[in-house]
Amino acid sequence: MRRHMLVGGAARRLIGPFLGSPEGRPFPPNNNNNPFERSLRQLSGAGALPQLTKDRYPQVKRRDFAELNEKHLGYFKNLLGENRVITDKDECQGFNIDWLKSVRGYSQCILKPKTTQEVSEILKFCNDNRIAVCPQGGNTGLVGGSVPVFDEVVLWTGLMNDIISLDENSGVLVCQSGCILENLENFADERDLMIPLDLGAKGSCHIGGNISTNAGGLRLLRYGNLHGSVLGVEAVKADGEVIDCTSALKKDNTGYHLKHLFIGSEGTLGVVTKVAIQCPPKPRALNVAFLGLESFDDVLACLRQAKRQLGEILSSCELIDNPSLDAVTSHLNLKSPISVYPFYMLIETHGSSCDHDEEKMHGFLESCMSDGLVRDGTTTNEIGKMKAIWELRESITEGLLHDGYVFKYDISLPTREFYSLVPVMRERVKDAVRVCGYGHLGDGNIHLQVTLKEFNEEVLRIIEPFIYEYTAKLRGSVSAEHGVGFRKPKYIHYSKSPGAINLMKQLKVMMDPKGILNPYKVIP
Ligand code: FAD
Ligand code: 2HG
Ligand code: ZN
Repeated sequence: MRRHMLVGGAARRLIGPFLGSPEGRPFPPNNNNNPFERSLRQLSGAGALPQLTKDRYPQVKRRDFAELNEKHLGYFKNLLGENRVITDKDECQGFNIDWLKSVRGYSQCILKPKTTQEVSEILKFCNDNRIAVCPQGGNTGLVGGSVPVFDEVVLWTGLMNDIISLDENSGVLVCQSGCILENLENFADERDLMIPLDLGAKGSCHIGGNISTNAGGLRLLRYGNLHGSVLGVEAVKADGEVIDCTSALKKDNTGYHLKHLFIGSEGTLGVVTKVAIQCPPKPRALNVAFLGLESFDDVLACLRQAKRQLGEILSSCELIDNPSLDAVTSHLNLKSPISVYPFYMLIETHGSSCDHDEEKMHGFLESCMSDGLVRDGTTTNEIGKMKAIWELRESITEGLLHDGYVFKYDISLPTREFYSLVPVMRERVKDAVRVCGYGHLGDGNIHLQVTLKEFNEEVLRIIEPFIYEYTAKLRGSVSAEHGVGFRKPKYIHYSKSPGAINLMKQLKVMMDPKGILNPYKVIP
């Protein structure tokens, strides 16, 4: 066994504020190196357009919504002004195609409101005139929920980007829903706070999109999910009524907790316009370890040790298998700091004392190595090195796209079974370019991916519904964090009881009786 741990040693110690330093932040990527921007650039290449959704999925029929006419456009232009109503075909294109280039609508109208009042008036008009609406934030969603299926009007929140207030005593930040997550992170950082959510799409995704998908991200293990950290939401119902649940209180049991209806409902119950979010203090000490392991049993033992020995400072525990890492080293030319192993673990701590945390991290690594669980690894608290390690993890989604077409699954399984589906799937899909798994081990959420040179319906039938049946047998979730969107409504019964699905349908009918909000999504 090789031991070349870079434990502390030359690593520079981090004291005091560090996230805002110009030389870099520990959480990549930044706007210039952002996968979304790169993917959009590829999109502009000839022949890169995905098939229209209506052609790829002919079984989904357009519902009886109005076709947009001059009178409708006139109303929108009068309300928002010419510049905030986009009808140019080329300009509309980017709003019609999802990040994965897996679905494509043909909306001819993109609306760009700036205020809650404008959102309210748009929705009231659409509801009265039976015009279907697709709410869109950063368009980084991975289940086809953020773009129109047919010709739904796109309501884009990108101009609703005001930060309204930050209470530095309570840490509660209030902002409009179109704020880009990374901008909020920078804003909080300058005030010694952090946003309790971080994900690879941070340079593009909006906080309203994050809330509408109940995004999980890389540190859910430590900071919990948005149902806990979002204290208040303002949303507009399909009929234009503004529902103000923007209480910024940690405790408020006055009746039903209605904000939760909008967290994770993927734009089907209302358009989120404002958010109050609890920001924890920025950690003073950070450590990241990148470890190589021989077997999944060793991975599980290492997870148990991490929880036991790192305790309250453990902020992330991610698993990457070798084919997943290969997607970023071979396609994106990123370098792994250690040699090749079947499994890698990325373990991070957030704490308040460098000495204390470093000591804990060393103790943990020493015991993992002496038990023979970890074969090789590196640990660091240098910003640049931590950033490079995180970049390996956060770039996998983008790296896989370079294989061609990606069938993407986002599954919760009992931890013991976390990786069991990957070898099974490898056996089933013999012609795949790659079958791999990575993700949030600490939360029991694996991202299983099957890549092909191009979309192939036969392969799709080999994977689905098998993968969902397998997950259901283990009482897992068929959508752990990305949501249901357009891709999965017909599979949610694998994870939700008939009674629960029925209640979802009743809520939808009550809140959006004409079904204008994000139709064809989420509800089976
Ligand atoms: P969009 O993609 O624009 O929309 C997503 C859904 O929310 C759609 O159904 C849309 O209609 C609805 N919506 C958007 N804004 C509003 C609004 N204001 N009101 C009502 N409905 C709205 N997800 C995770 O959970 N964890 C991760 O770690 C993660 N990592 C990612 C990494 C990469 C590289 C990429 C490309 C994606 C990743 N995602 C991840 C998925 C995606 O980024 C998240 O789902 C994100 O929260 C979507 O935000 P968005 O602003 O891009 O929303
Ligand atoms: C992540 O954890 C995201 O990196 C994206 O949730 C996962 O690409 C995926 O499937
Ligand atoms: Zn994820």
